[in-house]
Amino acid sequence: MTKEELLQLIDSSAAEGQTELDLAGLELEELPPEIGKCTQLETLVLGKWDEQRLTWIGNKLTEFPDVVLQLTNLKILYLSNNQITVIPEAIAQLSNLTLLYLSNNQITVIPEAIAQLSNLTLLYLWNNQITVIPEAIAQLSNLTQLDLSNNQITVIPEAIAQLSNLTQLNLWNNQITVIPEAIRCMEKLEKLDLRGNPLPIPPEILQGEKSYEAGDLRTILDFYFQTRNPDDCEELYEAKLLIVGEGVAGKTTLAKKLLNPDYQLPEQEQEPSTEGIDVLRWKFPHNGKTFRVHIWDFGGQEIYHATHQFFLTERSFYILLTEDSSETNNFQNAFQGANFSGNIGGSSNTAQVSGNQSVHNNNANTAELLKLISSMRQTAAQFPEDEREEVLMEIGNVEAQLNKPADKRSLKLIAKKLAVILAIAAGIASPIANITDFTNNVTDLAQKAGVEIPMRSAR
Ligand SMILES: Nc1nc2c(ncn2[C@@H]2O[C@H](COP(=O)(O)OP(=O)(O)OP(=O)(O)O)[C@@H](O)[C@H]2O)c(=O)[nH]1
Ligand SMILES: [Mg+2]
Repeated sequence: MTKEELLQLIDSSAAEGQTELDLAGLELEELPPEIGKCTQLETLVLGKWDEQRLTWIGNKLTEFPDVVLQLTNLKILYLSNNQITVIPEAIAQLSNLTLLYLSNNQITVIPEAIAQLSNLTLLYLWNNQITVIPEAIAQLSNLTQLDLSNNQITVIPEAIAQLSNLTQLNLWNNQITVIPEAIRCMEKLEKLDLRGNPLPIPPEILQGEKSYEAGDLRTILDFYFQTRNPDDCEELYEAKLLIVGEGVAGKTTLAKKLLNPDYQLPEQEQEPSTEGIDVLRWKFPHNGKTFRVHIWDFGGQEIYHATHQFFLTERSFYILLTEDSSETNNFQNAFQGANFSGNIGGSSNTAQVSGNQSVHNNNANTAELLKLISSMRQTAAQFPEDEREEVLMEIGNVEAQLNKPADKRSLKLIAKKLAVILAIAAGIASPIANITDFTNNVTDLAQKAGVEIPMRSAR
């Protein structure tokens, strides 16, 4: 759109008294002052999610446009996907605002003045550089949705609990370590997304049944406040036990002996070597309850396969069987390769999938990639129901990307989805035939599509 066309659009909008004006995706570095004429505007769009192109389109505004502050009838203001660094104090003038979208900008501070937008019901500030939630935010008594995900927030202020109409509080990917007790009293709160924060809550609780959803609010709060008060705590008698070691070290024999203390070594034939991974269930009584252990019996040697490292999860119990202590070093490397971060629900780590030289090779032809997808689907069909549904959906997402021309694919999305797929596979406790081929296919695909898989080290 040329400058003239833009001015015409603004003129006719003002003349016709239109209440909505959409200027998203025009690469505007600043707004023409003529917009100030459109005082009738109730909705102004300067950045949005494009449903057709399935992408965010914004503008190139580096400052919150002053002229917008004159549009005091505005109820809805979309300023997502720009490069705005400062929200001016004068935003308080827009007192009719109900929805304010400022996601995907470079904002570092939420000004106190925001508290004067008393009609605000939705405030989106995800993907910015915000470090502090000001106490003043508590005055936004009509707020129902507050999204501050992907910022650098360290503290949830106690005052937030005064937002008595809040139903959704999204804070994933921040640096929050403590949940204030007052949050338990927020009666209307339905969703609390705290995934990706260094909180002492396991990721499987912070996360819902689907990996892209937040976990159940009450479960999160009960877990957090009960573990801080051990008297209220209910212990979960369940563990994942991984037996690793060189080939013929006796791993399978140990697993059998654990399952059945009367197990005898076969006199004649030898135990066949384990291929891939066997998962066995071992139950025994403990404190009047049944303790359930999922034993993962790895095929020796296989442990060195890059893909097996994805199964080495934190918060698991390991037995390393060795005949001589020098072998221990080999396993140290395997654990390092798996990138254990040492903290529960640790920050995300990157596990290099294979040599660097292949990372930028994205010339593999699509047919080859789709073949890998098809064989992943076949293995996924054997997954337990919940995991199957989730993994097939994610495989579908990757496939959709691969079906686009190579230069239109979102490599970031592919990498993310492949990480989710691996995490789902690693979390399955029952034996799956060809699971090793499955993970090999995933890493192969990553390599051939030219992406590096970001691995969360625990799930
Ligand atoms: N004498 C003796 N033999 C053992 C013992 N444990 C295992 N074996 C034998 O050693 C061989 C290898 O044992 P496995 O338990 O299959 O070893 P593994 O570590 O599972 O081997 P892979 O699956 O190939 O990695 C088998 O023939 C076992 O019968 C032991 O404590 N004493
Ligand atoms: Mg074995």
